[in-house]
Amino acid sequence: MDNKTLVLKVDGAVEHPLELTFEELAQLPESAQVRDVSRFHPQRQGDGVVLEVLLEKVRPRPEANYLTLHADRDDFHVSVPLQAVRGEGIVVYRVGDQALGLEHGGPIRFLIKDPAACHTDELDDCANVKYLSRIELTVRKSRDTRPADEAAHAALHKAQESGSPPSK
Ligand SMILES: Nc1nc2c(c(=O)[nH]1)N[C@H]1C(S)=C(S)[C@@H](COP(=O)(O)O)O[C@H]1N2
Ligand SMILES: [Mo]
Repeated sequence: MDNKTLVLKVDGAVEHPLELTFEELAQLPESAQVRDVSRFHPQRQGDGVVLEVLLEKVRPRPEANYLTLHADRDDFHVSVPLQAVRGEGIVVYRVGDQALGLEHGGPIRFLIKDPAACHTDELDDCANVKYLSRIELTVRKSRDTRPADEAAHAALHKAQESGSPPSK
């Protein structure tokens, strides 16, 4: 992947939609960068930028109430209240100088700083969207394909392990 390849769109109910490349993410100021996510998620690695900085750039319209995260790669979608996720979201985009690999959910992975256990809250582990391609600001709750209970969750993980597309 070229550093100038489009990796993430941020659009919807915003004043200034954005299409970001790896290079643009890497060039955001130091204050926007989150170095080494293993500091708060020991099993994960990489560097990211805070969601808030991307929101400042796109300027959500006053009527935007939800943040909807889309992963086109496996058709996985999550929709969470904007106010709750604002201060919690990190967009992970690299490990060292390299783009974040698919094995880590790259090239872009969404991470919540302090997620709840799966399906116990809006901001849960399931909202840590891998292969994030688009962040859409929406007025109402939008598409959300997170597994709703233990059974659906187990089925999703089983499908991922066997390499087949996840069930929805
Ligand atoms: N694109 C995509 N992101 C996803 C999922 C998925 O199936 N597809 N599963 C979610 C669920 S249910 C969980 S619990 C976490 C698991 O992340 P991990 O494999 O890094 O622990 O990823 C979330 N992100
Ligand atoms: Mo999950």
